[in-house]
This record gives sequence, C-alpha cells and structure tokens, in this order.
Amino acid sequence: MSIEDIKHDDASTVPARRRFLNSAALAGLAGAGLSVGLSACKQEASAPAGTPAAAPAAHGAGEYGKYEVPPGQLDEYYSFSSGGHSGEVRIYGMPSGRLFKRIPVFNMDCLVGWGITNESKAIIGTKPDGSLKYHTGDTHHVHQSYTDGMYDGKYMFVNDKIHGRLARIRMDTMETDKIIELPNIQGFHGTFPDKRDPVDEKINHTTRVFCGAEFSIPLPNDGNGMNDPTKYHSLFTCVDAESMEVRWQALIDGNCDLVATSFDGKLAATNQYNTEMGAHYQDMMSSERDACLFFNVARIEDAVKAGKTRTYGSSKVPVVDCTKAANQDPKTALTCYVPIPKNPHGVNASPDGKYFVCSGKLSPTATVIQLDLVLKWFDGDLKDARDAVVAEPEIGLGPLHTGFDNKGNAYTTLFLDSQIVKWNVEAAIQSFKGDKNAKVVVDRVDVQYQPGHGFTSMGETKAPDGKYFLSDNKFSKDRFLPVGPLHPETAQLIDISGDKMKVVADHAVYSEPHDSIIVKRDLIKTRQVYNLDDFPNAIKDPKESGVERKGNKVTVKMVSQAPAFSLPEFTVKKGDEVTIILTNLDKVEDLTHGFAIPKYDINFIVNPLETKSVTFKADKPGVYWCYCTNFCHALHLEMRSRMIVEK
Ligand code: K7E
Ligand code: CUA
Ligand code: CA
Repeated sequence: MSIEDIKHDDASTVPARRRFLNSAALAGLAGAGLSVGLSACKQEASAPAGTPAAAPAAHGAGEYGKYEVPPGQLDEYYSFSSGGHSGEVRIYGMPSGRLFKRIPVFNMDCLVGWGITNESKAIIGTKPDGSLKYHTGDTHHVHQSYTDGMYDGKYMFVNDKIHGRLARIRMDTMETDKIIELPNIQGFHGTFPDKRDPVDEKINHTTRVFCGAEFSIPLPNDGNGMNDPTKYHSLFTCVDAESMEVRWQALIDGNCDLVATSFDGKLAATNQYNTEMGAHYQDMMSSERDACLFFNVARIEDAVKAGKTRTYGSSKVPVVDCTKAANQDPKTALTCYVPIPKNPHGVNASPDGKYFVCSGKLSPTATVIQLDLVLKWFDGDLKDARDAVVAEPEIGLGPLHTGFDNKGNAYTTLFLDSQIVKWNVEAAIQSFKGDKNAKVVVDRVDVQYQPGHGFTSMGETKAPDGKYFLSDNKFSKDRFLPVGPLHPETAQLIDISGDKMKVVADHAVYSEPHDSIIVKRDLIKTRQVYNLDDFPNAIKDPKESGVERKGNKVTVKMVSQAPAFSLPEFTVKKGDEVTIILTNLDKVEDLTHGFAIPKYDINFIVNPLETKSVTFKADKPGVYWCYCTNFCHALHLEMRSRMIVEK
C-alpha cells in the first residue's frame, strides 16, 4: 500500500484496502512515520516549499470575511488550549484565533512573576529551602468543570505529564490556584473531571477529577526491583475537585493514556495502548488488541470505604486492586477491560451520553463502545466485554482524537493521512450490524499537516453546537513565514455547519498545543478587579507603608497608585532576609503595575487591588532602582522606588 493509494482514496469508498497495519509495517512507520506523512503532504502542496500551499486568491477575501472578527468586535467563543512542554495554558478567541492570555501553570513566567512571588511558589511547590521544587511542566489536557453536563465556568483542570501533577485554574480570574503531585506515578497523561456524582443523584456537578498514568514504574519506585517486571504498575488516580486531595488510586494491568467520563457519572475510562506492559515500542505493539479500561466508580469507592485497600511507599493514599486477576466476577468487578484494536489513542464521550469512541492510532479504525452495555457487563448480563463494542468503522490512517457535532457526526483527526474525517456514529453502528448501505464516512478534508487533537465547539458538553472544528496540527512547514528551524504549529479552523467541511483559517500557535476546548463566551464570567480582602497580607492604606524589622528579617510594606509607589525609598542591611509586600490600590480595570529589582532577579506584576510578595536575601550592598515594568501612566518611567542596601 503506497502513500499514493492512501491520498487518493475517495470519501465514498472507504479504505477497504486499508487493513490493520501489521507489526512489520509499523516498525517502519515508527521510524520513518513522520517523513512518510510529510512527503504525503508535500504532494498535496502544489507550490514549492516556502510559498503558501493554499490559494486564497482563487477564493477571494469575501468568502472568509464572515470568519473574521472586525476591530472592536468580540469573539463568539473562548478556546482554552494546553501549551505542551511550555508548561502553560493559553486562551484564544474563536473564530479570530487571537491570543488573549498565557496562563502560567507549571512553568515560570517573569511577566506576571509566576514562580517568583511567594504566593505562586506556594502553589507550584517548594523544597525545604524555599526554592521551587520543579521548573518544568508538560500540559496536555484541559477540561472545565461541569454542572448538568454543561461547562459551569468554575474551574479548569490541566495535567503535567513530566512530574505527574494536576493543576486547577479558577475561571473567574483565569489563574492557577492549586497544584498537586500524584504519588507513585509517572507520565500522567489523560485527565477528565466527572460530570455528576456516581452515587448521589442530587450532585449534578463535577466533584472528582480522574488521572491516568502512562508509564509503569516499580511500586514503590525506591531503587528496589528495577529489573523485576512484576513490580511495574500504573495507577489510575481520583482527585477531589474541591480540596484537590487524592481520594484513591487504582492498581491496574497495562497502562493509561487518555481519560473520558460518562455524563451519568457512573463510568470513567482510559484507553490502553500497552496492555503488553512492554518496555520497548516493539513489545508495546506485539498484541493485536489492547483495551479501553472502564472503572466502576461507585464500586471502587465502596471498596475504599470497606478498607479493601493498600498503600505504597510513604504515600497514605488508599490503593484498590483493579487488576484483571482480582476482578474475575463481573458482578463484583471494579473494572471492565474492553478489548479494542492495537495501540489506541484518544477516548471521547459522545454528547448524547451513550458512547465512548476510541481512536485506533495503529489501526485505521474507531471503536464505538456503548456505555449501557458496559454497565450490563458489570451486572453480569453481558457475556463478553467485547460485546459492548457496537461499531468499529475503518476511517483512515492514524486516527487520534474525536470531536462531535449536534447531528450525530464524529470528527476524527487522522495523523498519518493529514485529514479530518467526518463519520456518522449511527451509520457506523448499522454498518457493524451488517447493513451494507450504511454510509459511514460522510466527508474528509485535508489539513496542513498531521493533526493531533481536534475539537468541536462545545463538543465536550451535552450540547455541542456543530459550528466549528479546530484541528491542532503538529507540523506547519510552508504555511507561515519561515522563522528558523522551530516552526509554529497550525491551529486550523474548520466550518462544520454545512455538509462539507471547509478550512476557513490558519492560526499560527506557539509550540506545542495538544488539547483545547471551545467554550461559548456567555458561559464564562470573569472578575476584572480583585477584592482587597482576597489577600490576608494586603496593605489596605498607604499609611501602613514602611519597613518593619525583626532581627535580620525585614518586611517592606508598600502600595502602588499610579504613578507612584508609596515608598520612594527604603533601606535594608546586607545579610537581611527581605520580604516586600506590594498592594496595588488602583482599582481601575486594566491598571496593572509591575515591580522589578535590578540584580536581584525580582519581577512581578500586581493587578488592580491585588497583593503579592517576594522574599530574597539582600546580599549585594548598593543602590537598586526598583521600577514599574507595566506601562500604567504618562509618568510610568518615573514610577520608581530606591532600595538602599547598606554594608
Ligand atoms: Cu494525543 Cu497528550 Cu492528548 Cu497530544 S495527546 S495530540
Ligand atoms: Cu506603574 Cu508603570
Ligand atoms: Ca499495544
């Protein structure tokens, strides 16, 4: 099968030729996969590299006009996007693609002072000496909290794959407010909040966040048993959405990848690509089938309550046994392993609450799993877990992630084909039952190039609106002005409101977005100004300004009011441990001040009525002009305070 065959497949003749890739072909793809994919793209691009591949002149600007947001107008949607190994989360406007804000999460950010101020350090986590425990992060998946199957505008959750942390962002200020590190895991990849309580019918909002660990490690990972495969395990973790404490963990067979939760709250699931528990990629794709692993949340929590748990290492978190061996009888089982084609990637919940769809990745298929059949298996009334699979259409090469519209269609990214494929879920089910006339694949559109995640507007709620699909592509090559070896990625906006999908905009995005959610703007209510009382250390009156000394610990209290700091100068001694507390008493929206101290590596901002503090050792005598970094006033440059460090 050549790339030519793949590229010229007609949407109507879905790839009967596309058989499951065998391991030998895959070994090739794994090594040369990207170049295979990219050369396929190259054939599509009629223009030589370096010139835009699309031909907008042929369409005329007018055709795209309705996707533009004119000056002074606001976007219809927010798009919240993870920033991959930048460790941050970004907020864009949709459809404009305008970047509004970068929310520092696991990274340091000297614009806002994230990782510099005491308050942010306390959230990120410190070593005993007060320095940051970690400086790096890798954000993959962002999801918001739900009420009644809709975004409630309260929280957003995002994972750090590198150090196994979960962060919460509060949506009113769009700032990170909690970060926790999950015990005994590595490669925390998929995460999803629940949508209602599995036990208490009255609780119809998010109370838990589920977290999947991709890499198996020896438990505990303390240097013992490092070459003993039986010691290696992955844990699936449940975190309380309010307290952000770990409620329980589940010991599983195989690994976790992405995570999905059902709208009725009863099920959480993770797709597993390494049921083989192999250490090398050849081993990880040795079996023809892996699994989508379902967790019966209520039963697990009963087991936790009943004390059927153990702990690992110094962690106090109760761990329940969710391995196959311990869960043979469906009627009492905590978990259900549904076999699906080899090395699947994403798992996504359909908005009608009925199905989870896993993408094949190494198989050209998507697998549709019917949730009430999974529950039937847990009741002991479904013979084989595989019988919960109600469709498995062939949709194209390298399927990764799926979004949904309001008409029963699914949109799956095809990494190797560089396409988005639109397919109909009910038709796929009919076809699986044997209906030869069922038209499963509805449309395909090329994207530039190699899509990873894709998402529809409001697609993760019970009410998607069927307007847009955003394709976050991993390569952009010739789509933008060249900027050296590191290319931006492309986020391509696709209008899905008609029968044919239409790419309507290329947005350049800084490396490397993975997941996004597209949220209607009226579901988000932000605060534009803080309350002084939000901060226990606030300096509420300029008269409280001054320098307080206790031994060699010095506290400098200061306020900012454009265009001045309340202390034109302050004096400390060499060797002092200095804490500066700064409250911005300007309460005008958008009036932010900054505070930088040369040679002391201090730089942060204070938003209207916000208080922040920094602590450092005054180890260099001399004069240091602290100045406002954030343009605030005609006399912004004059807004300074002189720090005098005496010998
Ligand atoms: Cu497919 Cu980390 Cu969601 Cu990226 S994962 S693409
Ligand atoms: Cu205050 Cu610039
Ligand atoms: Ca596998």
